Amino acid sequence: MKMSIPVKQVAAVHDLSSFGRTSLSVVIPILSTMGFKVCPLPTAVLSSHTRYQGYHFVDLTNHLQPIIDHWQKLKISFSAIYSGFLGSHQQIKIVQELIEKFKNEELLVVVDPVLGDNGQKYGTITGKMVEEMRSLIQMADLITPNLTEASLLLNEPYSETLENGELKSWILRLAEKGPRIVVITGVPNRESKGKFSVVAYDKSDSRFWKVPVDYIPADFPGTGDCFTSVLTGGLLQGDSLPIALDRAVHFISYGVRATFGYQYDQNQGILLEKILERLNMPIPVSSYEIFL
Ligand code: PXL
Repeated sequence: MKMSIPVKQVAAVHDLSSFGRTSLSVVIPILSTMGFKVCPLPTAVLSSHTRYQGYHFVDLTNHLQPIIDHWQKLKISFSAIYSGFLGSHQQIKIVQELIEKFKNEELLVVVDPVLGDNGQKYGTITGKMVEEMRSLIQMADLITPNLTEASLLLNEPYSETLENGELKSWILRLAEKGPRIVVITGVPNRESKGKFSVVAYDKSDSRFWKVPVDYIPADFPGTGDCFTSVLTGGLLQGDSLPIALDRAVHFISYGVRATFGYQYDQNQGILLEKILERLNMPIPVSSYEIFL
């Protein structure tokens, strides 16, 4: 008798940063709260994320393959493979093989090409990793670069003042590389100053979506990981793309607001513990638009 899996499983390929609420520290609680079982494949262990000075970094490249081999022996199957921050350029080939090996009809492959933010690469990211990431996104169903990562993937200069037409052409060029859904986060809004948007495109129906959000002058690490986790969870729950985007954007926005009023070290990220339960509430607002 084939055993059914009562809870969908997600292979989560990210680092474990012990301090600062990024990567697996937020991916696991978010997806668990949304009803999914997370099987972590830790790419590195860090004492904190890379925005703190002097972090200790343990590269787990040599341990990924034996973990994957064991998973194959256990005949595990996944509903999604979701990758984020990788520890070395060699890991990218290993993740590609993981996707090949665990491919099934329903598998959702999510690649968050974690490379940098605010126009800068993160401390451990090399040119070779950027290059290899360009090939990993070809295997994804969904990618979620921020503007910095989109510019690196396309080898374009970083710009916060793209015209709508240019932004669409960036998105289409990324979609041409393979992914069905391309989502770009943290796009400053040209029409209304003080607003940011998430802009998305689904190749299967050629529709562009946009979810605007008010800007708060704060910069919390890990919000990208929280965003892609909620988006992935929403899609796995059967949300349409714009509703999943809405849920993710408003969850992050709520998290920023729940945190911002405290006098607090922003490097510790949003106060996720205070807002996790909102993931199981109906969305309070829906503000998606068609992006023309
Ligand atoms: O949130 C992205 C991220 C993931 N992992 C590590 C990071 C960062 C961003 O700073 O440093 C280790």
